[in-house]
Amino acid sequence: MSTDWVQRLRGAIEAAAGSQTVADADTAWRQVADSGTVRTTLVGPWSAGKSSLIKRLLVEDGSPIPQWLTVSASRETYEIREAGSAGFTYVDTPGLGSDERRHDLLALSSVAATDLLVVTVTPQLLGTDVDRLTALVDGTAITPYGGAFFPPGALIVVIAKADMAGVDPIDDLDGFRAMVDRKRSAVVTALQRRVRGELPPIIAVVADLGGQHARNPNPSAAAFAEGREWDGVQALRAALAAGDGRRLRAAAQVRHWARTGALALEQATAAVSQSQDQLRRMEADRSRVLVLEEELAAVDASAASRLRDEIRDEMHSVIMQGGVDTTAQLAEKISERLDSSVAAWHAESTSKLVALARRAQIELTPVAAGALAASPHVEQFVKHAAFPGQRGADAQLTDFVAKGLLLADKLQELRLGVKGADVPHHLNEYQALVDRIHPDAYARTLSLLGIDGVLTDPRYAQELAGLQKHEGVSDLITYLRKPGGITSPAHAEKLKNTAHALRIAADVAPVLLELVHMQQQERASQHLRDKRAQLQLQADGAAKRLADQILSGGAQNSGWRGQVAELRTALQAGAPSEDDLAAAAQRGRDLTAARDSLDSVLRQMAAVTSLED
Ligand SMILES: Nc1nc2c(ncn2[C@@H]2O[C@H](COP(=O)(O)OP(=O)(O)OP(=O)(O)O)[C@@H](O)[C@H]2O)c(=O)[nH]1
Ligand SMILES: [Mg+2]
Repeated sequence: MSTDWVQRLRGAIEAAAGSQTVADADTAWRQVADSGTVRTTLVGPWSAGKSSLIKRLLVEDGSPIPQWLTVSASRETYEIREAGSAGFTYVDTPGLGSDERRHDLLALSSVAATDLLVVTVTPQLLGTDVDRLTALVDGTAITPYGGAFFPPGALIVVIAKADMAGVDPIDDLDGFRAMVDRKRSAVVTALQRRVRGELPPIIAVVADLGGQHARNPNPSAAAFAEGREWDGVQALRAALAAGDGRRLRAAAQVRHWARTGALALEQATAAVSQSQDQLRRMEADRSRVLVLEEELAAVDASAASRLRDEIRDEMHSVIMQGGVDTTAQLAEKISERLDSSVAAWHAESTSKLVALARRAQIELTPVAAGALAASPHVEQFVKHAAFPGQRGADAQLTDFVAKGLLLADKLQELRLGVKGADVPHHLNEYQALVDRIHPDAYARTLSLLGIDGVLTDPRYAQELAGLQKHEGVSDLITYLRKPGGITSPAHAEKLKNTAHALRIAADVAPVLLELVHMQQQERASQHLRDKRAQLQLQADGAAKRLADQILSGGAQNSGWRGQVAELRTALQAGAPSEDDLAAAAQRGRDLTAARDSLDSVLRQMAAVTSLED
């Protein structure tokens, strides 16, 4: 049943290409369905005489000829135009086989949604004419698998300009008729070689003998009286009128939906292969990220063990040098040496993280938004197949690299500018000032004071003055301006971190001092050696604690571990999760299933002998 086919096609198209495609096809169909006339479309090569034929049919019907309906020896019709006449709507199309592909497509899109299709061929019967006719008769012009899309009567072949076949009907009518028969047989033979079943009627027509009325915008019917017996126009009109309107309309509807289905199939096939590509990229990204994560873990582990060794070595070398008498002196000395060596370690390790982040940027495929070129509906489908968790890993990695580079730089030139022993005092003073300021005002002060040179730059004077109206801000700024102390909130933050280190160093200082003293003894006894080894163990334990402290970076998690975690997050954002992958694979399967079921409807259409009720 034709309505069954339409329903099946609609459902399959909706599943494969989305509801918008169905809505668009509905709108297009309604334009045909809403008119009460028999839609009759003429297609054929350019200059075949299509416009002249429509003009002639209008003259025969006694209908007015629209102004656009012009005829000439060169290519003339560039768009699809309609002319109504005596229950018919004649649709004129641009000539096929022109070098401008757009015209071909325009004309082809109209061959489906029409009640009657008149295919004009020239008496020369070119190879392309035969190909096109074959494709229409076997239905492969409508869908890739073909089918009986034109029931008997819906397709009419016209050998146009038959007077150009070689014999002039005025000079030799019998010769002309014989020639026309040969031409018709040639078309039949050519078609029979290619298609099985009933062939469409083939009518030779002379719409305008010698093209003599081409320039007359309004010729009278009488002007064509001379050829009435042999020009084939009446035979054509009879063939046009013979069709059962309802049957033709039902077949046109099936054809329209089959054509829509064929286009949707093309798009869905493209979408399936896009989604397969996408899935492959996602899988590749996922395994790349797993490798990068392993490398990150290795960088992390080696940085941590290097830091522990470094701290232990620094402690050892302070002990070896000797020359210190008090625990305070020793703590100070160790903390000074650690400041610079830890900064160097941090800078070096950070640059390893940056290098890893850069590699990830290169290796992980950024999702190219514009790469999905198919129709907007298909694009929507494929977009859903893309993993939804993508939050711009590339942006995160870029961010990480920029921050990491800055951090590495800053650490390289880290200078505390405050004596280690004075740090607690300075911090207390600073904290007391901060405590007086309202948290909101402090947050703003903090971000402003974070800008380099803000206290001396006149551009910030007004904003600073504004902030100074708040309780305590003015005192804080005055304090920060004083040389020799804390110079900025960032500076205070750094000092807080070193204060931890200092505390541990102060902790272990008595042990170390004793080690120093033992070092100074000229001959160590066995007892002393044992004691020394024991103390050494304690010192190593302190070195490890200190390293862990630096690695974890205090309460804000701003240290090494924080950096590693940040990079890991950025890497993971670059990789689809197992869930994303599974969802994309499922969507790919859904899309493939939808495409396959549309494909199968179109194949079934090709397999039946009639698509009619
Ligand atoms: N001898 C002869 N010439 C014809 C006949 N019909 C049309 N022509 C001429 O053929 C040329 C092309 O005619 P058109 O009607 O413009 O052909 P068309 O197929 O509409 O061409 P395009 O719009 O360019 O695709 C014109 O010079 C016409 O005068 C005919 O029956 N016999
Ligand atoms: Mg034309």
